[in-house]
Amino acid sequence: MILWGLMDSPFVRRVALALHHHGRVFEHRKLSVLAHGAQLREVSPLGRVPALTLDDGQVLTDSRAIIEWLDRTDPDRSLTAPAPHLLEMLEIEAIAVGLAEKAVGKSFENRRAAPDPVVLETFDRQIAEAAAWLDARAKGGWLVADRLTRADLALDCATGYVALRHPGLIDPAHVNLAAHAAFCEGQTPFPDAPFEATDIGALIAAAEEEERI
Ligand SMILES: N[C@@H](CCC(=O)N[C@@H](CS)C(=O)NCC(=O)O)C(=O)O
Repeated sequence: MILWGLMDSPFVRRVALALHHHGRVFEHRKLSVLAHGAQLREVSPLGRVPALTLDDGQVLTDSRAIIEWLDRTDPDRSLTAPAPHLLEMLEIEAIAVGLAEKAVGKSFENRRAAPDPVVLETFDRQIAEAAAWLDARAKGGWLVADRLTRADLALDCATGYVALRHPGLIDPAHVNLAAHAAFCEGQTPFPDAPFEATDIGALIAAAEEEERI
């Protein structure tokens, strides 16, 4: 099994954590969508990460699809909360994944020669409102069902990404988000797959240099 993508992606980290939780052995190829687009488009048509090449060569993309497949093929270790917690878990997971999407979108916008202030402002508002919504549901423990679920992976990876790439963007008054992150980072499997701050500019320069040679 091969996991594609850098460990500064909240979605790649979420999948890496799910793989660790399910005890799957995998090779990790840390390629960047910005520096290694052509290679990643050979893996999957959108060239997005995370992508997971299965042992039979099939390729799954999208963190939710990958985690669903992991859960269904190993139901005893499922990260999906059963009823009556399912709806709450899905609700929180969706808002946390959405927050991460907006935070990644802000990073991409900031890389443009002339970032659009209206787009950046929209991202900031969406992130702030999602963070407030999530803070009202978070605590220094598992979010639902008194155990690790997909919602915890989504929330910890989302807030961790914002702390890494947009420090200070989440209101420090959201103490429940901070408590949830501190709790998760002390639990299995979070320390097995930490965020890695990659210098994307240096990666792009190295990839361009390699192309020239
Ligand atoms: N909803 C997707 C989001 C994946 C995503 O946005 N990945 C980013 C990297 S962090 C990416 O590949 N962006 C390039 C693109 O979408 O073209 C998931 O959960 O996996």
